[in-house]
Amino acid sequence: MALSRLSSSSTSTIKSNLIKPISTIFTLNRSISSDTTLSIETSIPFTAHNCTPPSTTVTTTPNELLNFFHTMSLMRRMEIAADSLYKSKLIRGFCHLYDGQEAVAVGMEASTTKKDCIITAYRDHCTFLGRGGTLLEVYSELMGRVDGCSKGKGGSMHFYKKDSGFFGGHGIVGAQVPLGCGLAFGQKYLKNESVTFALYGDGAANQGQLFEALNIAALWDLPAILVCENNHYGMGTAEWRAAKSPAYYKRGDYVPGLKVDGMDVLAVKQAVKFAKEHALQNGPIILEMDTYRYHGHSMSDPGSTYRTRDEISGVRQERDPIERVKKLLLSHDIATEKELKDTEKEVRKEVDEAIAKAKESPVPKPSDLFTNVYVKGYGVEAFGADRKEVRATLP
Ligand SMILES: Cc1ncc(C[n+]2csc(CCOP(=O)(O)OP(=O)(O)O)c2C)c(N)n1
Ligand SMILES: [Mg+2]
Repeated sequence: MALSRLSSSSTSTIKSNLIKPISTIFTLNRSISSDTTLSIETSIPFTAHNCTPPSTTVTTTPNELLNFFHTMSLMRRMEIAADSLYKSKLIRGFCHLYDGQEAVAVGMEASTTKKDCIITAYRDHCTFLGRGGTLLEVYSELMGRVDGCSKGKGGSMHFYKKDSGFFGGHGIVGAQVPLGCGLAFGQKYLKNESVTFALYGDGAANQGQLFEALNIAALWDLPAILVCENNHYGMGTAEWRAAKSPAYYKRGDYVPGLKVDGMDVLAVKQAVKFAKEHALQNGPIILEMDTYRYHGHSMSDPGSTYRTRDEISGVRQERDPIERVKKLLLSHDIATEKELKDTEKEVRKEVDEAIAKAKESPVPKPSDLFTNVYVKGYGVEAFGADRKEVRATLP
């Protein structure tokens, strides 16, 4: 493992800048320690609306960079394996993959605690994993098995992990944003010094309910951070076809915003730290993460009819979030090519083992269809069309 190569003595600060050619930027340091402070420039500056942007110099450590590499590689592999399981009909129904966007989920976790809440749309597998969910829970849920995070009854769009502040997994575009502002209201009311991140896409950004929720959040200074994951497409519609102004970070008007390179995990980490401090003191802020999804919108979309293959491969070559961290690890001499390849092999093994275990998990019992539908004690009675005859009482 790469970490075993690190000495524990060095505490120096190393400066670098990825915009310059790599060979001229980094000082190779074979005796680098796992907790050495590294100062790294973000890929591009932040663009701010109604606020002063944070510094483009981000501090990190070799340990953190190795963790970023491992977690993002795990997420990438997890999604690619889900694609295969879907094609072999072990996963049914809806399934939206997140590969390409990993830096958003991982960078966000680097600047939050589990007291902070996250709520997102249906592209939720990696956000769940970032919050501490396990691969077994992921694959069991995807295949409709009882060991899934929603007991196999939610599927791809309804991942959930309340014990670490993850409130789903929502299929109705945009609906999670007012719910997220409600979570932020609870946090402010309880004075627990935490914030809520409500994630939504560029397509969802055009919805009315977003602005209604943001108005109330701003009026009441709620610690709500609206994170627009701008992957530039809403299903097969390019952002420019759907939005008069695709500057989503400015859409809050009186609410400040920041545009962030969502393919740069360190930029995401920095922006999220900044937004959290802002939200706790002043109320809501919008973060627009400029990102990209490699897969189509969902499994029924090959993803190549409304964009060119060159566009996809161009992003992979120029902006891939895992490759960016890999370059940092290599150029800082934190890990070798071989060690990173070994990590990728370990990740494949972890994923394969989880899939094998998930396949052994049973499907829910038919009677489970009627549980977890309503909060205990609030069951409902179903009437006929005439509203007189009670036809069924649900638990
Ligand atoms: C209220 C509502 N309208 C339409 C849909 C169908 N729909 C599902 S995803 C989607 C596109 C959303 O795109 P975006 O917000 O950019 O998110 P992304 O899929 O790119 O992550 C649409 C229109 C829906 N689920 N809910
Ligand atoms: Mg989108």
